[in-house]
Amino acid sequence: MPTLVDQYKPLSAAIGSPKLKTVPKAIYDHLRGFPVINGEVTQLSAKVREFVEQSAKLCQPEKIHIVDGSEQESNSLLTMLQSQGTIQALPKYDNCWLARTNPADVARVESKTFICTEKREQTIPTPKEGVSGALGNWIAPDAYEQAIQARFPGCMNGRTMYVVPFSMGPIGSPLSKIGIEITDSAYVVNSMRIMTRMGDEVLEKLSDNSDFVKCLHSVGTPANGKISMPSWPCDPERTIILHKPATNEIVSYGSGYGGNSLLGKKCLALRIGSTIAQHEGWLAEHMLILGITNPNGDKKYIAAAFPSACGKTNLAMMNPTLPGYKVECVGDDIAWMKFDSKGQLRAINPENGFFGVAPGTSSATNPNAMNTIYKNTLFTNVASTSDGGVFWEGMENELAPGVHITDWLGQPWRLGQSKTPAAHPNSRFCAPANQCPIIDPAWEDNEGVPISAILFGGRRPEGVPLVYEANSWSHGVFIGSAMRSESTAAAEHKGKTIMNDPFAMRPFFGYNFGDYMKHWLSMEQRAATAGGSVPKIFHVNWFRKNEQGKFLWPGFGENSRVLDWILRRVDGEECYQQTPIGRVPTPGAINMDGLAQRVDEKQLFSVSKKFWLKEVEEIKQYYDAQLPLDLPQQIGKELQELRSRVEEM
Ligand code: OXD
Ligand code: MN
Repeated sequence: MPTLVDQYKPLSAAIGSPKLKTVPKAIYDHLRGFPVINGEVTQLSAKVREFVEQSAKLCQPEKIHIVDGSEQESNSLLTMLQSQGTIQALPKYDNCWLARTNPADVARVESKTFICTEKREQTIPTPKEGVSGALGNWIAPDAYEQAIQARFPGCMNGRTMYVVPFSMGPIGSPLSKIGIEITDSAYVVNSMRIMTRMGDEVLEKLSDNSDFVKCLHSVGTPANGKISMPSWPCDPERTIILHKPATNEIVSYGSGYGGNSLLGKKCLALRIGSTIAQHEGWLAEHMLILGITNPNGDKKYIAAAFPSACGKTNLAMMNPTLPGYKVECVGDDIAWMKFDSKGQLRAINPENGFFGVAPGTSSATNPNAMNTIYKNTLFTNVASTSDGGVFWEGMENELAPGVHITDWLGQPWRLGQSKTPAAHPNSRFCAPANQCPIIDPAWEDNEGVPISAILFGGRRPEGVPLVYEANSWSHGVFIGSAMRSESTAAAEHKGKTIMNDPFAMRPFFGYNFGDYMKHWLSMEQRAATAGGSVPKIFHVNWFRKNEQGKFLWPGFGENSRVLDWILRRVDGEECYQQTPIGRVPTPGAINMDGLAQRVDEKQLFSVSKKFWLKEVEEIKQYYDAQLPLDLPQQIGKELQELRSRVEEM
C-alpha cells in the first residue's frame, strides 16, 4: 500500500530547485496527517521521521516546516516575525533585527532546569542533611514524563512546528555532534541559523540513519489559554527545561529566551555534551578559545572558563595593547576538548555564532564585537534609537546627536534622566562568528586547535591576585572546583553576592559534579598514555579592587600582559615565585611598559594570610555542605595542603 507520503513524493520532487522547497498548498506532503509546508518527508531518515511524527502527535501543530537553512527561508521567516510584531527592522544596519521579549522571559531559569536520571546521585552530589543542593536539579523519570504530559499535549495548536537539523561543530568534524530541534518559534529558527550550522546539509549527514540529540522546544501556551503578549508567546509560570542523558534528549517548555530555547547551546553543548564527554573521554566546557601570537610569530591557543557575563567575549576578541601581539578568536562561550592520538589537547568551538551580553560592549571595550554585529544580527531586549539603530548601557559615546531612545520595554528613555536601564542587563546580540574581524583562520578546523593553557577566573573584588599558576594538574582541578564570582544578570539571581561557580559550570553540569572532578583528574593519565601531557592551569582575576573600591587593573586589552606571562610560563621561563596559593609572577615579570595607568603591583599580587584562611574555610564549608559524600579524595587533599601552606605563612 503506498502511503500518503509515497503518493505525493513525485509531485513534490517535481516542484522547483532543492533550495526553494516551499510546497504549493494542494500538494503538501503529510506526516501523520500534518501538512508539511516546507521540505520533503523523504529527506528525513527513519529515526528523524519517527521523532518528528511523535512530536507532532504530542504537540498537535497546524503544520510542519522542515527547515532547509537557506537565506530565502530565513528572510521569509523574518518578514513573518516582523508582521506579527516580534521583531522590528534596524534600518541603520544591514539585515539587523530587534526582538522584544515578554518581560517575564528574559534569562535562563536555573531553578526550573532539570537533569533526569534513574538515581538522584547520578545527577547531583548528595548535600549534607538539611542543606539544599546548589549543583543542579534532578528529576526522576516518572516525574519527567509527567512534566511533559502536563505541558506538551496540544501546545502547538494553531502554530507551525519547525524541524531544525543542526550540527554543533563543523559538519563532518569527528568532534561534532548533530541534533534535531523541534520548535514552534520562528525566532528560535532564525537564531539557530546564526548559532549553529543548520539545514539541509545536516539532514543529509543523517541520511545513514545515525543517531542525533533529540531536542523538543515549545514556547508553550498557558493553562488558561491566555497569552499575555501575543508577539512573544511564553508560559513563564510553567517553564521547564529537561535533559535526559540516557537517551540524549532535551525538552524545553515555556520560554523563548536564548539560553532556554536555543537548545544547541547550554542544553546540548554543555549539559548533554558533558555527559557524552564523560562516556567518550573528553571535556565539554563553558570556555572561550583564543589564539595569541607573540612578536616572534609564535602562536598558542588557550581556553578560559569564566562565569556568565564576566567578560568572556571581551577576552576572546581582545585587541592586545602589548606591541607586536595578536589575538584571534576561535569561540567565546563553549569549548569541546579532546586529547589527540599524540596526547595533545585539542579544542573546537561547537557554535557558529556569538550570543553575547550587549550592555558594556562598546567600541572602547570590544571594538571587534562591535564590528561583528552590524549585519545579519538578531538583537534581543536592547534599546532602539530613532535613527534605526541599537543602544545599551556602555554605548553613550556612540550615539548620533539628537537621536531619541526607546528602551527595551518600548518606552521613551532619556540619557542621564531615566532611572531604569535602557537595555535589559541580560540583553543580547546574536551574530555570525565568521563576521568577527579577528576570527581565527583555524576556527573551523575539523581536528580542533591545540590548547597550551587553561584559565579559570571570576569577579573577585577582594584577595585574589591578578594571576596565579597551579602547582600541578590536580591543584588546577582543585582551583577550578573552588571558583567563585559575583553573581550576574545572565540567570535569575539577584544582587551582587559572591557565588560558588565551579569551573563556571554550576548551571551547566550534566552529571554529578563529584564525578565531573574525577573525570577532569583522569585527564592527566589519558594525556600521558597517549604520549603527551596536560596543559598548565592558571587562575586570573581582572576585578580586584583597592580599599577605595577602584579596580587595581585596567583590564581589557591590557590583559594581554597577563597572557604574555602565561605563555612564557608555558614555555618554561622561570618568571614566577612560589606562594601558598600557587605561582605568581616575580616582581617585574609582567611587562608593564607603556601602561597608561600606574599599577600597584604589590597590592595586585598580594596574598594575605587572613584572607586565604577565610577563603580556605569557606571552600571547606562549601565542600562539606554540597559534597560530603562525593568530593574526590584528591581534591580534599589539595584543600588540606593549601590550608597547611597558608597556615605556615
Ligand atoms: C550565556 C550564559 O548565555 O553563560 O553564555 O548565560
Ligand atoms: Mn555562557
